[in-house]
This record gives sequence, C-alpha cells and structure tokens, in this order.
Amino acid sequence: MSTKPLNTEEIKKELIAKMPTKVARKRAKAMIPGSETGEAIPEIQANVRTIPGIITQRGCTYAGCKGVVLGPSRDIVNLTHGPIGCGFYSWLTRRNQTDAGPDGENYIPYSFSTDMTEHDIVFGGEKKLRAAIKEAYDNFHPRAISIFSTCPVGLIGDDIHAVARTMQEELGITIFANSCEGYKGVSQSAGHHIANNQIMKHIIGTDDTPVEGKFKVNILGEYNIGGDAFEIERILEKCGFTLISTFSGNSTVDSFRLAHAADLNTVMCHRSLNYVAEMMESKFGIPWIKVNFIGAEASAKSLRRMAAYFEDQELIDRVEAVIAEEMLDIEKSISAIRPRTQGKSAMLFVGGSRAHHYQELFKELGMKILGAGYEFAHRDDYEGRHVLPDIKIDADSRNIEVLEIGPDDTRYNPRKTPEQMEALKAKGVEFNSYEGLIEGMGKDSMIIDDINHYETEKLIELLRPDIFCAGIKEKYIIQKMGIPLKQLHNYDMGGPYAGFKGAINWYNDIDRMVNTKVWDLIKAPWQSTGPELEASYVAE
Ligand code: CFM
Repeated sequence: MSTKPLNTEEIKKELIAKMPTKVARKRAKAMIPGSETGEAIPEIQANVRTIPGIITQRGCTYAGCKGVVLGPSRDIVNLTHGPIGCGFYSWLTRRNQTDAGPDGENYIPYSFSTDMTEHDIVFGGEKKLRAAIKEAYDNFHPRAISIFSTCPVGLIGDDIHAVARTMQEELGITIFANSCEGYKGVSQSAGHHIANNQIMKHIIGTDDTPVEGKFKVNILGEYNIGGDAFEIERILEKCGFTLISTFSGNSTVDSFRLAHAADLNTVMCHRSLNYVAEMMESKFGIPWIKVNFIGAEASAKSLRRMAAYFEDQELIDRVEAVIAEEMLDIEKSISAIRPRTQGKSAMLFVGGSRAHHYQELFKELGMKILGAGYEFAHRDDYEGRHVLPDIKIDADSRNIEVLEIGPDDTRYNPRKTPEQMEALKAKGVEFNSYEGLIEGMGKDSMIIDDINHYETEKLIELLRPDIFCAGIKEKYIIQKMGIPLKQLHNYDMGGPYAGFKGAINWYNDIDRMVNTKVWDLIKAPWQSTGPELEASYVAE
C-alpha cells in the first residue's frame, strides 16, 4: 500500500523543479489539486498545444476523426487519403468490436488508403483519390464512403470535398470528406469535432422511416471497446428501452440516419460526441443527459435517470427490477474481492473521459485515487460544463468549424415542454450537464492535464500507486518501475468493463493485478547484489 508523504503543492514543485523556467511555468498551469464536492474548482489549463519534444501521450486529429468516431461503424468504407503509414497504423489498433451484421457488410477488417507517394505530393492526389473511391465502390458497393485527409493532403491542398461531391453524384451513394489533417488541432479532440460536424451534415436525419418501439434512445460516445456496447445493449433491452443507434460502437450508417427518431440522447463520452448531442437538440428538439455505464452504481444511476425522463411507471418499475437482479451478483463479487483491494491506490491518466468514469469502479473496490488527468479533454471535462462560456477561443480552436444549426423545417419537435423539463430537473434529471472530473476527487489528489513522460516517472517515484492506468506507450516503462499498468484504452485484451457484468470482470482483473506478488520480485540488474556478468571483446 502506498504512503503519501507530500501534499499536492509539494508534488507540483517536484514535478516542475528540473524544467526550464518557461516550460515549468506552462506546465504548472496544467496541475491542480482535486476538490471536495460542492467546493469551488480552480481553473486548469487544457486543450492547449503540447510543448514540442516533451513526450506526450496524445494522438493526432486524424486519429480522433477516423480512428475514434467514424472507425467503429462497420458498413462505412473509411478511406484514408495519405501516405500508407497513416492508414496502416490506424488499422485494427483500437478494440472497437462489432457484430458481423445480417448483411455481412463489415469493412472493419479492411484498411483503405490512397497510398500517396512523392509523385502525388508534387503533382496532386485528387486523381488517385477518385480512382480509390471508384475501386472501393466496385469491390464492395458500400452504403457510404468517408474520406479522411492526412497532413500532406492539407499541405498540398487537394480539394477532398469537391472530389467527394463529384463521386457522390457519379456513384449515387453518400460520400463525404473530413479535413482532419493530423496537425489541424492540438490533439485527437479536434478530430472528434470534425467527425461530429460531418455526420451531422451528411448522415443524421436522412431517413424518416418510422422506428417501432417504446422509449427510444441513442447512446452518444460509446465505442464498444472490448465489447462494452454489447453489455450496455443487453441491459437496455432487458429494461425495455429501444436503442436506435450508438455513436459509434457496433453501429451502422443506416442506424445513424434514423437517430433523429429517438426521444432522448444519452451521452457516455462527453468529450468526443457532445457536439452531436447539442446539434441534435437544436435541430430536432431531442434533449440529452449525461450517463455513465462504467461502474455498477453509476450504471444503476444512469438507468434510473433515463427511466425518470420517460415518466412511465411501468418502465421505472422494470428498471428497478433489473437493477435489483443484477446487483445480486455485484454484491457477491464485491464482498469477496473488496477485503483484498480496500485501501489500495490508483492513478488514471487516459484520454478524455475514462480517467473520470473509471474512478467509479475503483471506488467500488474501496481504492483511493491519488492522481488523474486527461490527454486531450477540455476545461469543461475537468471543471464541468458551466465553464463553457469562459473558455477562451484561441487560434487552434478557431481552426475547427462550428456549425450553426437551427431547427429543422419539418423535423424539429421538442420532446418536452419547458415546464416538463423544469419539473424533471427538480426530480434530479439534469439536462445538458456534465460535472467533470475534478469535483469530488478530494484535495489530496493530483490532477494533471496532458501529462508527459517525465512527469509520469516522477509522480510514480513520489507516490508509488498500487496500479497505474494509461496506454501502451506507458505500459512497459511503468511496469519496469514495479507498478502494474492496466491499459484503459484497449483493456489489455480484457473487458467488457461496462454495465453490471463488466463491473465484475473489472473487479476480478484489478484484484489479480494489485495482489500479485510478481512486482516485488522485479529488480533491474543494477539494483541486484548478485554476481555480475563479465564479458570481453573477442577482437582484443
Ligand atoms: Fe471518449 Fe473513448 Fe475516451 Fe476518446 Fe480515445 Fe478510447 Fe480514450 Mo483511447 S472516445 S475520450 S479519443 S472514451 S480511443 S474509446 S480509450 S483515448 S478515454
């Protein structure tokens, strides 16, 4: 178990002590203590450029657009316009699972790229892009093709949108492009926003076929990593909700087209899909609430909120019955495992939502969070959405288009009157609201945005948590320091961790990881007192 000898101010001083003055000044603004519930939250620096060369955890704008938001849809051909590396390294590297689907239209196992070379950089790549679209169409006849530009495309100025338009006319299917060059924003977050804009412009609300079923909802920002969406689908079905579409885990373009038929949008990952939630409310009148299906208690709370929204006693009762039934296994598992995990400590530095959501699961195991932070989230994901009007628009955020969305002429239909919304708020159903990561974390936890490699090592030296959550770039470095690392991007081939069955998987996996003795046995050669190996050059 870790002892914590320092307070957050002392930790911060230690972290920046060896940095050049300018760097230290900048990094200090990204480090603040957590706060108690209901207390004022200090401002944190977030969504600003990473200091060059500092070894960040972040990814690029193309990754957020192609890999994260649109990648998990199985029936879209996602075509990378760029050199082959971008397409290849974003191919099957994220564990967004999918059902095969009854029609067999599943392009996830394929990597589509225009494979640009020096010749195309000099003479332009539009011709090649047109040919690639035609080739993909001839081979697969997909319902939709989306094009993603990479850094060189932005530099040479290929007009991918014009190509998309002409090819859409020629082939008669939906074709749209995303100007998501890697450098377009400060991180993958810009890519989320670009993808949100394009699916809103080109897909959502393009099919008015009536959708059967009661209590129609969408889930925004759930990507079915390790099968999470499968578990959420199971629970929603058991409760009696009709899930129209998930953006974008285990999803299809056809379901996106119908998404405007839902009466409630639920937002799981606020960072990556909040734009669609807001735009769908303006355009179609669908309110949104924040949910979290990570953690048994959090899942129960989310289901209750969703049921409360529909104001139907039968649904409310059914949700309660499902929660009661699922909780039996949860309680059994927790009572067996918690005595072994109680009082242990964790740190989470990951992405733009999981560093918050996964705190729920650790709390259920009685574990303490010593530090947390996001790679690329914005201030609202840390401090809560109420800070949105105070967020400064800088040159980088101005780079990303903000769509002006008004009510749709024929499809705008406010699902609740303002009075009904007020009455629901009084019952605790908060709309358009997210409280962010910091509130409730406690004053002695350390919040750091866009943590870099040096700070990670230093933090571990100082606080020695029992487990660290991050990604593959950090995994082996941290494990060499004798601390187990749980990957929270791909789950280390584990999961699902969402919902009730997922929570039990998590308890078991974390129990194993924090209680194994193997980490105490690890010693680097220079730390051991055993015999030294000697060698000499043969040529001597
Ligand atoms: Fe949302 Fe994600 Fe995340 Fe994210 Fe991601 Fe991811 Fe993530 Mo990796 S959409 S912000 S860009 S929850 S790929 S499924 S795990 S960094 S915390």
